[in-house]
Amino acid sequence: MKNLTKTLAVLVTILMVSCGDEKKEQETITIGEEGTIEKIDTRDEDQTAADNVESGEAIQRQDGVVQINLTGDDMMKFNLNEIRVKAGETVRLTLTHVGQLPENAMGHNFVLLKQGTDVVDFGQRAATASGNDYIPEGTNNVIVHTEMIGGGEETTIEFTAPEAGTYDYICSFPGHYIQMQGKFIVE
Ligand SMILES: [Cu+2]
Repeated sequence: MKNLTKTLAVLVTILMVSCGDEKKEQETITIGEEGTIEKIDTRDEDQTAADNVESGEAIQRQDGVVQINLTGDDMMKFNLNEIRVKAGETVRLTLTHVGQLPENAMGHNFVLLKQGTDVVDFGQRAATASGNDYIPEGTNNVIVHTEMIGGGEETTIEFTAPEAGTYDYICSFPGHYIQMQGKFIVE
């Protein structure tokens, strides 16, 4: 009887353990599935949030001036990949470096390029222009650009939106144009 009890206890323990494992495994799978779904949802929400920022906070119109709040971070990313303005509109663009790395390691600027500019070619030429804020000396490809800034800094430029069309903008710090570029669309 004592042995039977012991055996039963062991059996129960095994059952509990296996049940526990099974449950754990099931839970893990469930979490995994939910996690995946949640991740997709989150991504959707992020996308929506990004769109809201794009049309809301990041681009604001007031008193005939369109304020663009562009940010660059330590991950070599701009917050905006597309900026839409109207031809002839006064554009005030504030570039904020929301990262912490210094200018010599993770400098960012905003360079608006003329139509027809080869972005790769320009980016490569800019990379050699360290003595000129990474703007190729004597270039005629630039419509307007900000100064180069480091983590925690911000800079603002004001200019008149050029004629209707699609323009490229980049950060001209060496290698950054590959990720840090977007379309400046003038309607
Ligand atoms: Cu940059």
